[in-house]
Amino acid sequence: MSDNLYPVPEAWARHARVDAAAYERLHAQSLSDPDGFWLEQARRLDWIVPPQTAGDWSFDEADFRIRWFADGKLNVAANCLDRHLASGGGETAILWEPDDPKEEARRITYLELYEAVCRFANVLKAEGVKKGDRVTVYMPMIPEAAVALLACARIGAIHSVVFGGFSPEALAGRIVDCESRIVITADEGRRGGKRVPLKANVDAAQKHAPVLEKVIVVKATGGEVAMQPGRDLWYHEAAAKVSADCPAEPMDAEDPLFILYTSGSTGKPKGVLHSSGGYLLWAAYTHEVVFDYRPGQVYWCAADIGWVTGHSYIVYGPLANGGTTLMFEGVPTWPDAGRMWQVVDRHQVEILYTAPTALRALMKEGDSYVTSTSRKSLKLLGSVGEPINPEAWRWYHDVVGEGRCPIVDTWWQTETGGHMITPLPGATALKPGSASMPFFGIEPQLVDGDGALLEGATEGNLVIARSWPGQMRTVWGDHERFFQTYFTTYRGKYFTGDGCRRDADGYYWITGRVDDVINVSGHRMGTAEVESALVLHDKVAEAAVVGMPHDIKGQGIYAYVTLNAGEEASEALRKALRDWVRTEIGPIATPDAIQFAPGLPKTRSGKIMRRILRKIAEGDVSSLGDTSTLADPSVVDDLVANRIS
Ligand code: 6R9
Repeated sequence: MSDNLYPVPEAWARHARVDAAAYERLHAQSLSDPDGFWLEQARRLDWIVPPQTAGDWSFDEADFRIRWFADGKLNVAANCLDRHLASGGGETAILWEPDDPKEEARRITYLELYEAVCRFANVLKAEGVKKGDRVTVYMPMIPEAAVALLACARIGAIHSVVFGGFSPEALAGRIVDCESRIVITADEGRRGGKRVPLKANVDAAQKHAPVLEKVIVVKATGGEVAMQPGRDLWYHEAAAKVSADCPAEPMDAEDPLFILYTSGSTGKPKGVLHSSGGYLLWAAYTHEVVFDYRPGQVYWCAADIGWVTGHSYIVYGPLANGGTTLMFEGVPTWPDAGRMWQVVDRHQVEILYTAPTALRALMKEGDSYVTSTSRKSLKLLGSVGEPINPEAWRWYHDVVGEGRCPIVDTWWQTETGGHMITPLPGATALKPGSASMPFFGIEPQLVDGDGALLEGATEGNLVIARSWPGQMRTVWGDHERFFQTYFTTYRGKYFTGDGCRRDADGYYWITGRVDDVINVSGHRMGTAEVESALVLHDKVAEAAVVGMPHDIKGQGIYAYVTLNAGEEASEALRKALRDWVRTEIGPIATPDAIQFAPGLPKTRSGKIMRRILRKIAEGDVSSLGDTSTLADPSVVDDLVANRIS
């Protein structure tokens, strides 16, 4: 279908770092001579001790290990800051756009960022933080969030960022899991004109996190907060007492850089752990090649720092490359649905990277918000977080980019550290909705349910057959769970949890999760996590949660709830349960639909048949499949009759 193929624009083929021929050559080389390829690439970083070895790994149980550049030493913050000072200390590192467009933007040079990071690092040291300690970061989208991460990296502390939209309970769980005795937060955050009580949430979290000893508070809004003497300190007061000079700690390439909690198919979020050397190389290299980034260009990744996209593509990738990274405090729809395009014009953004859910939300407000802006600065568009539906893709391409800008639809995961399957703008003809081709060093495979390799044009489960530098190294505190989760479903291979189709041209099309993870507005949510929150409510006996199609969010959350004997279903209780989940986890986990169900479809061994629940939630009740193995097939009729549409 040629009208569905968007060829590489000629200028891109000529000027981009990687054209189609180079892609073929480099990808082949990255697989045939991985050590040579990656040792060469490693030279893009500034090493204290350059590595002599590249990958050292095995996905087999007997000698399971993942190591990259293990004999090299470096410091991540020095790579993001110090090495740019001589030639580009005056260049803009962070361009900060505040929530309220009437306020002034902030421009922070590399030299200023360097000094701020050194100071913050010295404050952490003064509070007793040492190499290997965990530091929880619960911050709004202000430059100090990036400063905090880099300050941790500078002294070798491991940061664990918790999204500012998570509740005190969710925050507490993450603090306890990684035994973090210190939290960096702000008085309040701001989003779309509203205030988020971050410091108050930390106070509430401490009740469930006795390990917490110190809270460093950045004054962001000036809002009233209670400070507990001995535990809480204002950042600006502490910073005034320390020097702006802090040597960077030499780190082994394999030393941990950060933990980031993500949802899986079991109840408890996993602490995904990333390394220093391999991770930074992956973030920097993909950022440069996939966005064809050149220093001087204004680049905007419109994610939150609380997600992996913010880590790799707001902070580490762009700063390692000496780039200008735009950080946006606000939301795409406030004060109106034209905000993103106004920001693009105001800062002359050349590269924009956002999520399909934001595009769908803006698309429904009509084209005039877009067309009333110039957007002439835009050269390249990116998409991440979930499969992009072809309709949103075309709107992004035709209306936002006026047909001028290629779209890189980047498939990757918290676990992968950076892009895995993605077009390269100068190399890959685009197909709307396809993440297209593997990045260098990536060997994707499709397997059937038994693990048999599927060849040619086909559909199956997506696995990655070999390690890559940006791969996560372990689940914090539970190495066994790391192995079990990712390497036992299909022996010897990394299982992504995604389904995928490969077409006759070898393009990959991600079809969505095949496990019990749902993707709500590009954010991963474990169904078991929402279920655990629901059953904590004293009126709930049992809950089963599945995804349902949602116009804007991609997937919404559909919960089936069985009440305790004697409890009455009511609208008030439905609302109470929604609020309950909001406070237990956070607004992103709020169920879109709650169906009260006297019984759930279970097999005779007591397993809930989610396949049936998914079909009912999707409204696809004519093809429920075989229900004969159910202990009580009649529950299905009740579920169908009372489904929420
Ligand atoms: C980076 C990020 C990972 C899951 C992943 C997949 C989905 C992400 C996608 C995509 C299709 C894309 N996903 N990007 N699906 N096309 N371009 O989102 O990480 O939050 O860990 O989510 O998101 O299902 O498995 P994370």
